[in-house]
Amino acid sequence: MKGDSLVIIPTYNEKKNIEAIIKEVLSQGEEFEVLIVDDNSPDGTGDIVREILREESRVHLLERKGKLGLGSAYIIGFRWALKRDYQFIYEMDADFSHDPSNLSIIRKSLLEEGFDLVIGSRYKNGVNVINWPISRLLLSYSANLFAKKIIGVPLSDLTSGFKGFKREVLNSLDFKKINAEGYGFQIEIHFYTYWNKFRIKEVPIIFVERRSGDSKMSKKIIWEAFWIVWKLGLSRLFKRI
Ligand SMILES: Nc1nc2c(ncn2[C@@H]2O[C@H](COP(=O)(O)OP(=O)(O)O)[C@@H](O)[C@H]2O)c(=O)[nH]1
Ligand SMILES: [Mg+2]
Repeated sequence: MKGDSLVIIPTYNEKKNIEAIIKEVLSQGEEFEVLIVDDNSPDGTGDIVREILREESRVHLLERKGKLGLGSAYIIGFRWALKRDYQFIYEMDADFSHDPSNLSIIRKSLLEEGFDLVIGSRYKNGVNVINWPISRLLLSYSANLFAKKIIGVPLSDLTSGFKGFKREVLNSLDFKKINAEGYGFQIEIHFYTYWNKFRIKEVPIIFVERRSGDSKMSKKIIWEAFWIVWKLGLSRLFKRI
């Protein structure tokens, strides 16, 4: 149905990607709208989006005062979406690591196969990551194995940032409990969705490292994810006891 899908894209300094990524998402079909959550990017990403808004009613923009992190950007996007009629809500990066043509595949699984959360997985059929140094790949892959063991959620890509939710899943989440800003945020979302017994599917995607702009990954984000995994693992253990 027209406009049933909202793709949320958080941005920080994405001026080289923003126009093209919006265009690609919109070209996936009339079902899709876009919400950009920009943290007052110094490179003027927000200004470019404001220009696009004037012509394109399927594009929306939320702006925050400064760089506050990806997790809380998604949460304000989710709240915005839930106040409106969108049935399917997606997370996607601005840097073309996630191929917009997968959006229709994800939507189809939500709409026709009865899944509540459909995750684009880099590790579903082997390893599908292009242009990452081996050190980053090893870190991501081993972090996923570790997280899976500790939190008891049998997904191959717990840190994936490309996915689609039915609105019911987001409605069920207690956003006050979700505090991480980086990969830990994705782990928390997957943890609560899985243990709330929603139906989850992983579809294989090919993740391509960005060609333009810079990654915002940092040591802080890695440590945050590490502690989140222990926190969630322990909370599960105590609930069982
Ligand atoms: N609004 C907002 N977006 C962010 C922030 N940090 C990263 N992003 C966006 O989140 C997406 C993924 O970030 P990226 O740096 O590519 O992370 P990586 O793919 O893990 O290296 C991109 O669209 C970024 O512009 C942030 O603090 N605020
Ligand atoms: Mg990236």
